Amino acid sequence: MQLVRERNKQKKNVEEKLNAVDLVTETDKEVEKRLISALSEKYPDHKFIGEESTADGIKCELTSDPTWIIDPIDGTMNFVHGYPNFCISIGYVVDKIPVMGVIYCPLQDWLFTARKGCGAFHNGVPIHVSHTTELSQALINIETSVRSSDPNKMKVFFENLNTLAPIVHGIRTAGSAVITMSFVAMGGSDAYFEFAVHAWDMAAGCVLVTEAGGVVIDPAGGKFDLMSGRILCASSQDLAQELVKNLKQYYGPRDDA
Ligand code: 2AM
Ligand code: CA
Ligand code: CA
Ligand code: CA
Repeated sequence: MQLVRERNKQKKNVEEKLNAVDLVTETDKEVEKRLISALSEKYPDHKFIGEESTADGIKCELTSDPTWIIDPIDGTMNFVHGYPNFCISIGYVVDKIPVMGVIYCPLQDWLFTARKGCGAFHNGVPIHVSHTTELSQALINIETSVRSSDPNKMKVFFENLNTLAPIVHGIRTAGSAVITMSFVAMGGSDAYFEFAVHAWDMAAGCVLVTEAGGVVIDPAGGKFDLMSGRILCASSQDLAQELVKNLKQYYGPRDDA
């Protein structure tokens, strides 16, 4: 979107939400408003869940109705600093099942698209997860958003870092959950896990990873639940299960809870 590219060059109007690293800009709010306005005109019966509408007090409740789940800017901290990893993420969910994902990285002009049963694409070209099946051969991604009212969140993060760093090929952090899932889908990263994110961080990415041939499960090994805030994406079932075995779990509150 042109708007986000233009705004990236300008001084940003930044507000703090729950804490000093939980940021929102007027661009996040404007993108979300524009997307909801355009989509609701086309689909007046559909429902919407958006990060910034939820922050403004609109209920985040998933029903069986067709629902668009929107993260207007994923990677707001990156956007605020001009670090180029941020994207717009739109997931479409029917009967509580994510069926379509559209992700756009404005600076890179990367468009990721996926529809259930129809494959995953990067700028129109089919993408596939990597062939990695062992943790010892894996490049994995983590995110570092561990500042929380619950000190245990940071403790678990460092325990997992301690366990994984000596055994994997490498660890990367992108600063955007959605871009990270896109990397897993296109084979650049082999796995990624989160314990306390939101539906808008996962709705589009989980379709992309699955359609690219990857595995999307709960980090404890169970079935993925979009509203749980928990996700483990991997290039293969073997790699996913090896990661599950090595992970210390975190079940603490999300910071909005
Ligand atoms: P956002 O930019 O839409 O807020 C950054 O590490 C990644 O984690 C981004 O995808 C960011 O989404 C998300 N994020 C931001 N705050 C978080 C928090 N407190 N817990 C978990 N994820 C968070
Ligand atoms: Ca945010
Ligand atoms: Ca997000
Ligand atoms: Ca966001």
